[in-house]
Amino acid sequence: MSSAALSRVGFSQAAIGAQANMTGPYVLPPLPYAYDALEPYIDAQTMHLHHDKHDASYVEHAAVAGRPDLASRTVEDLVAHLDSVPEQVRTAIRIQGGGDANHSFWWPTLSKNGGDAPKAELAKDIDAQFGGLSKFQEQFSKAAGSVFGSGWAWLTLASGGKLQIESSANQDSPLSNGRTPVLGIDVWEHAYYLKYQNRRPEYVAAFFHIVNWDFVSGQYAVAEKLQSA
Ligand code: MN3
Repeated sequence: MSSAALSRVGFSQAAIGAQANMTGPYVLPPLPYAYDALEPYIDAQTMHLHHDKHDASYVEHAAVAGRPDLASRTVEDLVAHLDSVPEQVRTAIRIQGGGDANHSFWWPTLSKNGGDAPKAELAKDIDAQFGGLSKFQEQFSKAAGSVFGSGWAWLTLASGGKLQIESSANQDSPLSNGRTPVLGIDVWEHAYYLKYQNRRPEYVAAFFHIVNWDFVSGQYAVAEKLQSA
């Protein structure tokens, strides 16, 4: 995967619309919708805390780790090439920068008008590789339910065009393993505990009502381009 392709503009921000202040790797992007937009599936209080406190903290601490020699690179690029990051700040970039990258990726994949079905190439490839949307959802939900402790479940694209379901611990990003996220779900308790408490499967089921498949299907075209670069 080429470094140049992993710009915020090209990767996570393109489809949110032009938000002029997002020029550096260490800026918290605003939510692309209202805090209560995802009700009743994700409550407004959770969104306030999750975006304004948790995500803000990742961005802030990634900034602490940031140095002038790294500031010209996007956080996605740093996370995708951890070997190129100086050892003194590598862990901070991995855990805080990873949190920044994962959440920036995630917010725009949700929408109150979501929950329908994948489109275009993504629909075809999910059918071909998982045997249909419901089978995909079943496997993805299983992966989300199986994360022990804090982490994420992902649909990712590997080189060669293979879609796969995987999970990651803490804020590790699939980018660090050369794969491009297509869809993800944050299963840290901060993402759902106020409303769902210990009932993570209910949160995962609710998630599928708010997946912005239009956006995700558009991102898939970007992912395909990155993986063939
Ligand atoms: Mn989170």
